Amino acid sequence: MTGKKERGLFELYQQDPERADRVVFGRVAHSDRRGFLKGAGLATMGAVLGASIPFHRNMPVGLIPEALAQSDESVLFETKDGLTLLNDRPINAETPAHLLDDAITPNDRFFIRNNGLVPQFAIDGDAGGWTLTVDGEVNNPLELTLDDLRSNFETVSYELQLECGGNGRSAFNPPARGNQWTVGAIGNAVWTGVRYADVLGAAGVKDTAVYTGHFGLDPHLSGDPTKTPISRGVPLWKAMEPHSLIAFEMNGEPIPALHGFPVRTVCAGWPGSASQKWLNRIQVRADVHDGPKMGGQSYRMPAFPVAPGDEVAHEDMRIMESMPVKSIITSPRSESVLPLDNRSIGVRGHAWAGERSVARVDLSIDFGATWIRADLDPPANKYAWQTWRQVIRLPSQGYYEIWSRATDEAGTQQPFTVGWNPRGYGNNAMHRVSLRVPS
Ligand SMILES: Nc1nc2c(c(=O)[nH]1)N[C@H]1C(S)=C(S)[C@@H](COP(=O)(O)O)O[C@H]1N2
Ligand SMILES: [Mo]
Repeated sequence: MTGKKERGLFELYQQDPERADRVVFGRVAHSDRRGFLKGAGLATMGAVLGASIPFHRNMPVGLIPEALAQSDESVLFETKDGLTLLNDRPINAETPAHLLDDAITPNDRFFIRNNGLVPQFAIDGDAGGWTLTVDGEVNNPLELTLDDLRSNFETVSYELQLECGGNGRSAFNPPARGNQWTVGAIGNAVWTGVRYADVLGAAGVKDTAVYTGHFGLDPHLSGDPTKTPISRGVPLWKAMEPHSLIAFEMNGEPIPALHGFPVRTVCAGWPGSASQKWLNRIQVRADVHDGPKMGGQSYRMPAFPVAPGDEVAHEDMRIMESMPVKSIITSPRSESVLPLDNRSIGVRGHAWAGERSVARVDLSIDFGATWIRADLDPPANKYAWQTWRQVIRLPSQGYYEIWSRATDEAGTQQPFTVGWNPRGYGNNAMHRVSLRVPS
């Protein structure tokens, strides 16, 4: 055999039993099972495959049977904790509401929204060849390494929430094309990096600049190197906002491969697509960016309300900017059961409102007839989600729904149901969880 030696399963079990378990079982095994194949033989491999291997004598030493081999991307996904996979090519996965209970969403519970493939250098964690180009309407075009970013600019950290523009899409009728997100395409992480404004400052933005274009290194699904899966941008004022970051850490770690290693923009409070992963170029522009998924119906909403199913002409569509006010109940989890003799329950969750802050959160257990105000924390900083809590007592046995309704600082409330739009964006309907008290 010539070329690269295959790293076989038995060898992998010897060196890295946890990773080997991920390869075989698709997740990290329970500790009692961890690495149980270590030193195991052909019979065990056959048992895992569910069949014996008649031609095993022909198998190269250490070969991983194809039935057990997984792509690097799916191995990455298996490091995630309890996410619901909506699509595996490209990988799209959301977080069940009850796993969003933490004030800061851990990396292994952060939703994934990819339009293309994860670049191989990111999977390998190798930022050696990476640079960021800043060009276009600037006086001094820049080419920065990771070290340049770290040493030439002030490093800042903020808690910033990121929500996919299509979060809640599954609730639209007629169905809108795209990933059928329920409520879990949202997370709130601590992002560390440099201010977008500082980098633009170093590049010297010209008076003609009005918009940015973000470019990333993720390969197109087709494999065609001339195609780009997604390239969006923001108005210059949003890039210059002091919380907009060119980030290189997520919750104190290098940004994981799935989330844009080594560097992404974070333009919080806007559709997640404004936060370009695997960023390698910022083009400062004299006009609105025209990259893939900037036009047509992508991340655009009708300029006026439309009837469900209506065709909307492209010239009547507007680019989504701030995401709307929204809340999520993270505890109790839906379909919980409460004992009849202890019908009090602590209810918790988070709320956010794009460019605005959340002024109040109210809960209802009687389908919106009456409301109970929750205790609401201030945000850690602008664009962080806000945590709320309240203890609720259910009056009797029966079926209940808890509804949560956030109100932003301008008085805008979450609606019960939201107007239809062609691609199913911006669904900020109230969150509902069900509870039962058996007799
Ligand atoms: N390069 C690149 N950046 C991207 C995307 C992508 O597919 N490629 N997806 C965008 C979308 S639509 C969203 S919602 C967020 C999701 O970020 P996350 O996967 O870290 O949660 O990344 C954005 N940035
Ligand atoms: Mo998104």
